[in-house]
Amino acid sequence: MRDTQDLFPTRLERKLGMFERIDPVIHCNDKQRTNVPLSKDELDEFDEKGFLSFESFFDQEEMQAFIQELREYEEDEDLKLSEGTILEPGKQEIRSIFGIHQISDRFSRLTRDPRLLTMVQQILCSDVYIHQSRINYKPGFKGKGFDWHSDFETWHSEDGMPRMRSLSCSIILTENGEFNGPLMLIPGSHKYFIPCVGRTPEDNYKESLKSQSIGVPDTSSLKQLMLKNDIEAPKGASGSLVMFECNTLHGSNMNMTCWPRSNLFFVYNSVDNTLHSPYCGNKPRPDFLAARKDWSPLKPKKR
Ligand code: 6CS
Ligand code: FE
Repeated sequence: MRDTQDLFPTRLERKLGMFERIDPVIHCNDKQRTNVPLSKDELDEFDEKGFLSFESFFDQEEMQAFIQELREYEEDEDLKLSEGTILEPGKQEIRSIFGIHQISDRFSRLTRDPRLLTMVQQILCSDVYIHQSRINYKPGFKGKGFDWHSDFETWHSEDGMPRMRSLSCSIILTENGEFNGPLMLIPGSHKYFIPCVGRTPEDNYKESLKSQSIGVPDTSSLKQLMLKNDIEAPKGASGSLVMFECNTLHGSNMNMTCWPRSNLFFVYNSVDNTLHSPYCGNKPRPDFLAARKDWSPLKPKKR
């Protein structure tokens, strides 16, 4: 029987101070390995900062087909009605489409691109599966921001993810510039767990995916970590990649420009870290948010 002890209490009635991370960041202990995609310096940087960014990881030509598909979804009225599609608060513009790898063969194949999969397997030191995928559109003028948060805090509390052995690959679809709400991360924040105050309402995701109020760290903890390591906002053209650890604090501002800031997110979880019942005590979230039906290991696709 697997250990289901809750090592990361959160969504509490009273504030509990942040505490140091229990899990390793790099799950394989031999950083000297050869013929692996990430160098020792890159592993050290991911270990220390909790993220790595790669300019033009995919070339812009191969991104064209993904961007074309993105535009088609924006015109698809049926897709806008599906439960996995989240609209901007009070608007008709798409904020996010969840489960994108389940509705698109092209995006599904990209989850198994060896350029991504081998890096992820190296860091998590195991086979992996997709816990969640999404496109965050952040349309021009209408795209609202995302409050500071740790994804793991949500995935632990609301999806029953036991340990910190998961990471996100965020692929830039439309240029992330200085002003259109690029992803912001707090370096080193993944080394601490910040328990959050406030019980999780049933079906919280129906609100939190539009505007998160539960599971947002307190400002004194945020201030402490910002003063310690500042904030970074990797910019880049379509095809650039930000790979960030499940517990790295991140957020983004609203988009006040005419240029959309659309990013694709694949969340890889170790097959040794599959979900328990949600630690917050609520019923499990839908499969388009937290995979429970298929935990089979992803096999790299032939390029
Ligand atoms: O609830 C979730 O799973 C989503 N919420 C945020 C703010 N980031 C991770 C994920 O997309
Ligand atoms: Fe997030």
